[in-house]
Amino acid sequence: MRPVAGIGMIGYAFMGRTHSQAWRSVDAFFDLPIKPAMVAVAGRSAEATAQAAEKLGWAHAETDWKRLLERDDVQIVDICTPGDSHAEIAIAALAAGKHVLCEKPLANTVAEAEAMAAAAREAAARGVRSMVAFNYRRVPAVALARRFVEEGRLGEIRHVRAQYLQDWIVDPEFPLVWRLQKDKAGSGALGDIGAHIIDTAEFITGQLLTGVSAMTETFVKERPLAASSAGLSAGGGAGRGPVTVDDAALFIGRFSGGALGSFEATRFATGRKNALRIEVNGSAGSLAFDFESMNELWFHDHAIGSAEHGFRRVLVTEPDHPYAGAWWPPGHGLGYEHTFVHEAKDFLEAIAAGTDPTPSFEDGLRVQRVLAAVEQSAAEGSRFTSVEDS
Ligand code: SOE
Repeated sequence: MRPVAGIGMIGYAFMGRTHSQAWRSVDAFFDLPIKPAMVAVAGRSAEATAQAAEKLGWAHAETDWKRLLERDDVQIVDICTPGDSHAEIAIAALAAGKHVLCEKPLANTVAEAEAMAAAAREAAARGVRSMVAFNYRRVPAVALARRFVEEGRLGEIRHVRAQYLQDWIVDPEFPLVWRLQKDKAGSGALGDIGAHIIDTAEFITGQLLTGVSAMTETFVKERPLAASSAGLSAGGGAGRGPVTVDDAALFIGRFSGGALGSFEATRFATGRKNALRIEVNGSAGSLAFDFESMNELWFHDHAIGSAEHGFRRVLVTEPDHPYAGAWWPPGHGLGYEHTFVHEAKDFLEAIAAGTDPTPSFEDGLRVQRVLAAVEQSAAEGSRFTSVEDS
């Protein structure tokens, strides 16, 4: 009989739904050493949380997240709340001996992220694991890109070109949801989607950003108040309020291995819905990925004769591609939701193996430092800003 790990999840909006679907299906597709059990979901409203539990497949509903920490049948706490509560919940959960999976960005400030990373280090010494949910690492094509870099197929990396483009707040009448409020979200496009491309770039290249020069902009400075605190699709309420985060963030940066990077995160790229794109150029070849065609990785091998130069499409659905073998026959493709299933799988396997999963809270803290450096550089007029000093 396999051991069972009871999950307690906090928050049931967009991310709560993606995580619920992952916990529901991970054991059906992967051979896991631990069986996940969806014990309880926590939220503030008794009625809405009970409805979410029923719909998403959770056995119990709690109206206070602290109850999850008291439950003996919960071993893993999964944090799917806005950033302003991550630090408090994660630190308390780790102290209570619960493994913690926390949505990104890790926190709203470097100070919070530092406290979380310190709590995670102390917990790891007791065998308690933690991971930050940068799910795009678990796109098979992104994991394959990293494998190509590790195998030396790109040679020495010179350029990283990363973009995360969305357009869901172009309408100036789109309401002031929590993602547009600094006290709830920490920052705007920068922390929400810029954090993903920072992590993806560092993951694929194995290099860390050491300094940045940035500019940010808030195009729409005031919006109708949101009717509820709901995420991407809340209706408008009465009155208007100021947007306190960036709508777009652009920066250039230097990597520890000598590569140069350019990054763009925006919610104003009309026509681009979830275009997380990255291109990496090395001395021996290049890679290109776009999440809107997430089953493809484009690869240019510079060693072949110049008559054949150009990017070749690799359809990342073969059994020996990362994660792909657990799913459908070649060519049948995966979607956004599978990245969260892979995240759940990797987390459960690390817990069973007694190893620290990645990306760790330490990795989340590093990204947080980059976000802070970007904000500082933008505030100071695009000055080159060291990541370490932020
Ligand atoms: C909204 O911009 C959002 O849902 C992000 O919060 C997620 O992290 C990203 O995966 C999709 O877009």
